[in-house]
Amino acid sequence: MMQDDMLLCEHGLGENPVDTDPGAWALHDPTVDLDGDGVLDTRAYADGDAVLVASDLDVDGTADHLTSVEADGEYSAWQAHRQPDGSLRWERTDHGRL
Ligand SMILES: [Ca+2]
Repeated sequence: MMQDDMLLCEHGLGENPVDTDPGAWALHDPTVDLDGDGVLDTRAYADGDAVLVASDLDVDGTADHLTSVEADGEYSAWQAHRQPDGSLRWERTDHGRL
């Protein structure tokens, strides 16, 4: 099991990352260039009946966008905000059912 996958198991794919407090979510070995700037910034993780897409759009090594999609179509999107003390606060920016 890779480190990322362990992180994922540790934090779960819960519909509410804030509840599980992911803090700074290190994003290793991204595989997708989401914004088309030539830099790989996004990686998808699968865990049974759910998929989590993590993006590090400012390429600082930690995810700043998370989107989870459950098998039943429930989805939620989250954005990280850096706090003055250096910690991350996750804000849910969208949710619903596909
Ligand atoms: Ca980032």
